[in-house]
Amino acid sequence: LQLQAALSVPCVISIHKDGIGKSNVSLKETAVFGVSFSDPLNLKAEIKSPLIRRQEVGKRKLLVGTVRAQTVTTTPTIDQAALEAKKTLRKGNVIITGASSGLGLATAKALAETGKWHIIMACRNFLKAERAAKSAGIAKESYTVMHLDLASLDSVRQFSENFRRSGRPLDVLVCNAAVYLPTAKEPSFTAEGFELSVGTNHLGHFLLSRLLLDDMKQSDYTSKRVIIVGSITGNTNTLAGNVPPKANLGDLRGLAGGLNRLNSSPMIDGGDFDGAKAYKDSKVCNMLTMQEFHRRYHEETGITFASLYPGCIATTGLFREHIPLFRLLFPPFQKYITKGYVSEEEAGKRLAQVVGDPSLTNSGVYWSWNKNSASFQNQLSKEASDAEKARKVWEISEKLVGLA
Ligand code: NDP
Ligand code: PMR
Repeated sequence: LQLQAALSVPCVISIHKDGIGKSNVSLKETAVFGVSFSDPLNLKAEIKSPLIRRQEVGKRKLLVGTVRAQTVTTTPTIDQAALEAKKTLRKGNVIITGASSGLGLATAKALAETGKWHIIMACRNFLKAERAAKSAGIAKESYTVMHLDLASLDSVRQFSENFRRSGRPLDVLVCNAAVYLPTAKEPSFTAEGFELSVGTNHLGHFLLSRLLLDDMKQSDYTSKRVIIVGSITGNTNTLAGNVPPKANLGDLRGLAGGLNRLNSSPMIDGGDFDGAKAYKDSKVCNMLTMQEFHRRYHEETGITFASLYPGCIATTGLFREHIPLFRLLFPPFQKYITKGYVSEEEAGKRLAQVVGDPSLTNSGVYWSWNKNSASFQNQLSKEASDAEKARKVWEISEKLVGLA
């Protein structure tokens, strides 16, 4: 077991550290989208990561009964064989927020099709979610719809209580829901008065994942995970992340002021309202939150905390508030020019991998996929990997949602 752990963990660290200081804007773009810049460094990183993963999987196959190296290192007192046996007796339970459309729905479908998961679709529109599940052909016994409006912290608390009362163990939480308001001239606000994009995408998920952490601790599942959907557009070490307005949390003065314009500003950095920037800022918070969860809870709980960029799913409802011309041109632009486009189905498979693939257990990481659809651990921007900022965002956020 120790050999297995020793072989696995340093691989993770070496991949991660490898890219630090080497990447820059053009390098990253080539790595993710295969745009035709020449890029030996990133190519190396891309090829290297899947290879290492394959080796790890190979080693697991040889060491029968030692399937989860990471769990072994972090929770040594648990009997792995007994856990494995239990896991085969029941389905995994996964909560997916915003599973009523787009990526969330496609992920629910992909997971349901494996027959290994029960999906709790945590949605603000119950009927829409039911209809979506039916029309996607998700088998009735594979899912439960539960009401959750992330733009209301009362609703988040209510959802957590309802889930607990259902008596289901919680094995994986996927924070997927989001709103994007690029054309809004004025900010909108959540029930508690936070700017709607950061309030929903970040603060709602922050409270939800904090409240559900105890439930996850109690689960006996072998590979427990909290996954959040980040994005390339929040990462300023990429070309996409350099399209204005750029993400920038500044010194967090707006967040500390409650994002409500009464004390300071509806924007995290204290600036004037900009819906597109608010969305990108919220994604930076999402990616920082998973790293801070990792630092605070991974060792103690064995839970995997990760974020991902699934590719540009240019056809989803995320762009519903954008002007019609954008919605018309965006999919072909991403398909033929940037080559960053992925279908909802493909993106759903990617997120489903991060939920359940036994080789994607690394915690504190950010997953992306290369042009051959192979997963690799990508480098976050300087701001999105700033540990000090992550701690500050965490501390301010826990005050705003009433946890501190
Ligand atoms: P969709 O709009 O299709 O899905 C968003 C989901 O979030 C919907 O189900 C929506 O519910 C739900 N939602 C919105 N507000 C709330 C709320 N207050 N409470 C509960 N649920 C809510 O967009 P995508 O599938 O594209 O987005 C999914 C994730 O992927 C997001 O986190 C997004 O940031 C991320 N992402 C998307 C990319 C893309 O290219 N599309 C690229 C990178 C990341 P309803 O159906 O009721 O509207
Ligand atoms: Mg982007 C080079 C690659 C690339 C990729 C992968 C994306 C993804 N975008 C890229 C490039 C560009 N975009 C370029 C060069 C431009 C200027 C023409 C551009 C523009 C653009 C706009 C106006 N892109 C956008 C928008 C949006 O409104 C989307 C957005 O920022 O939402 C926050 C968006 C996106 N581009 C992406 C992705 C994944 C998005 C949307 C969603 C997201 O980040 O979650």
